[in-house]
Amino acid sequence: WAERLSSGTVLLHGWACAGDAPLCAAVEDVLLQSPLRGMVTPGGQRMSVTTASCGEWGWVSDRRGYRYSAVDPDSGQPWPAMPPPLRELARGAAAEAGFAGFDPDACLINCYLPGARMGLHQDKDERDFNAPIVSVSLGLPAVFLLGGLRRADPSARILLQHGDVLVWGGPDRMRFHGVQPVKPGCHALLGERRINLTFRKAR
Ligand code: MD5
Ligand code: FE
Repeated sequence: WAERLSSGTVLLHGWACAGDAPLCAAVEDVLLQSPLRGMVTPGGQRMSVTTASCGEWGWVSDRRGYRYSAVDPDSGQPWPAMPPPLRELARGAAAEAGFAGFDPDACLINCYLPGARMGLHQDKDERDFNAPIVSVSLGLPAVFLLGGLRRADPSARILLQHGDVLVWGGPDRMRFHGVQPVKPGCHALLGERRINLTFRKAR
């Protein structure tokens, strides 16, 4: 069911559960071509989440900062294409949330092993903040922190389970957000991992 969390945020509970096996298989296939890697923050710290990309643009990070790149800096090659089932899932979820016509050009794949977390941050490397972001949670559950437009604003805790899809747009696109450390567990399809797909209009 669709739960409106605020004016621009919709949580589609279990939206990706039907067809989750081929979806996870498509993700595993991308990861064979674009391996997960530990990004380095501009401060020199390695993130506990590992990241890969598919689509026209991939998100990369190093001591020079964060940016979108058309080329995988590790392989020197373009990123793997976005598998059509992933693109269709993102387009359908965006339309359901009121963002018909969303056409993502980047899909980030974040992998959380037990203990991995993501600190509070804003996503502001994309060119067009009017386009929504679609986030698909797969595998182990996690507690998502949904903050406000200022870092010091209080955060709501939202449990994200396998198959849940969140769509952020409009005024909520720039909220601070993060993920609490993932608890140990084993998921039938993905094992001891949480995988999050985020679909974006990067450029
Ligand atoms: C995750 N990933 O669960 C999250 C899901 C990231 C990231 O945060 O940057 O890779 S995406 C959550 C998100 C994206 C854009 C806006 C907002 C949340 N928001 O305004 O709350 O791995
Ligand atoms: Fe983010």
